[in-house]
Amino acid sequence: RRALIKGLAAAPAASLIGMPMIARAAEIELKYGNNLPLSHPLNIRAQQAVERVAKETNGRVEIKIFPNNQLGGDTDMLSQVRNGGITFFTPSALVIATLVPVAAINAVGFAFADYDQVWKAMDGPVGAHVRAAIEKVNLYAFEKMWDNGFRQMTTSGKAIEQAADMASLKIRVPVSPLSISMFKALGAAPASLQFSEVYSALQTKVVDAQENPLPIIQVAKLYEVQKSCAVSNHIWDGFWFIANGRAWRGLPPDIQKIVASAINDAGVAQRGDIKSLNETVQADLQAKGLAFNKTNPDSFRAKLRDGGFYREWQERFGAEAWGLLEGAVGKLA
Ligand code: X2X
Repeated sequence: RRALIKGLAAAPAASLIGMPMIARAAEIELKYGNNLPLSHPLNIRAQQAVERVAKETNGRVEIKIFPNNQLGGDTDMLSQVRNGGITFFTPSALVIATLVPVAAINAVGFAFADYDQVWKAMDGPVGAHVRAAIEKVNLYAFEKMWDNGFRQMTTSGKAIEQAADMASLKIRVPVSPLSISMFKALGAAPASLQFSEVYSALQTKVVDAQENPLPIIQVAKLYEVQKSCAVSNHIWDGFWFIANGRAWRGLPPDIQKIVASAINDAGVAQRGDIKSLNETVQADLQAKGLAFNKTNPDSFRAKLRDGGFYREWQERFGAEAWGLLEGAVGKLA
């Protein structure tokens, strides 16, 4: 018996001494899942963060990226990051709101006028409020939110020019109570689907319309199954880079520091990528056959106001969160 124990104890040491030249697996392996194609700036910048972490930890930490819903849709990845099956996930604010309701505060319809307002709010008091709520469900949210963008509506039917054009429109929205509530208030017939299902739902006409920022419409090739795009800017949406709370707290402080800096810096760079992309993406989508039209927000806002959308969500988010949002964007309806 003693010999057996001795033999077992000796084995790792012997193999370390015996094979110093062979690359060994990283000491800490972490998985990161997301819902976007590899060509989206979120994945390009995440890959750079992963390389920086490997370098700065001398190979001790390896983060493996599972893009494009390889691990399942948003709902699946949200449970995986909660139970530790994956360490990192980047849900949209709309999606993490199924778990942390106040996280949808940035997605109130027509709240933000521009990116200056967005980043002041999300790097400031609104973001701090949401991050604290995310920590309460035992997840860790990195400081810098990543950009999804201002959401626009596309359809395979008649172009959407004003709120009245949305009557009974079968439109896909993310798995998000706020999105459902908003599109119902606009008179549409919204259906929640995970992003992994959107292309085929449009292709098979399970739904006629969807809404997403232009870079998503581009990388997910949604222009192939849609005819026109209304530039509505109806919601600003971003991704929270989150970690399983227990896994995050279990990392040594020096590693936490390296990982957090790499991810936050990559997030800020990713915001810049989306900003540059926004200057060229419409022309590219037009060249691919998607027709564009402008919309005036007034008819949409009026419909939301008259339908009680703002009143309802002011109540659901609570006075504190609503006050922080209005502090950033001015009085809402
Ligand atoms: O599912 C979507 O529409 C997307 C990609 O924008 C989100 O992750 C919310």
